[in-house]
Amino acid sequence: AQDCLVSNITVKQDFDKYKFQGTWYAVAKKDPVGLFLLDNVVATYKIEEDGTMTASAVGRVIILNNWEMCANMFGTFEDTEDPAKFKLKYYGAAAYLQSGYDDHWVIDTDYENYAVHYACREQDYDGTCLDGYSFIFSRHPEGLRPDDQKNVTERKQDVCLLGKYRRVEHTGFCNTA
Ligand code: DAO
Repeated sequence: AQDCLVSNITVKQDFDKYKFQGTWYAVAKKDPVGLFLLDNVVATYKIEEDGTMTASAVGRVIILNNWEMCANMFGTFEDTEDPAKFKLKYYGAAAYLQSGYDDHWVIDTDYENYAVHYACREQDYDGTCLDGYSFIFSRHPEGLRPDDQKNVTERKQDVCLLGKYRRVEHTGFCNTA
């Protein structure tokens, strides 16, 4: 949306949560105020038997006084009237990890290579986003395919966050099993 109004941001048409299932590697992120997940962020989406979408995610975080750890996070998605717009209730495996209730919009995805996520936590008086975050996800741990970069750049512009992203590194910090 050129005017940057949250209400004018368009999301993936006919979003298919079943096709969205599986593992996504965060390759870039625009942080919210009080950022939490730093890097090595990997999210796994799943549809439960009752049709509810859930996700588990890992990521490197720094809690309290510079204590670095790998956070295990869990989320449950509430459907809304738009299939690409969810409410995400999330919490950590440990009580000292962040929990919350955020929007979770899928701006764009081809299901097989890339996805652009967006969440606005707080709108300004004029309807623009005051505090939000966004993940660029790839199905490939090495990053986005060159073919998907143009699309992703356009979508970053659509959510008015072009130039606000940082790269999310994957160093193996949260690799398990
Ligand atoms: O990193 O600053 C931040 C905000 C992220 C909070 C959301 C983490 C919970 C993840 C659940 C799975 C969906 C990606």
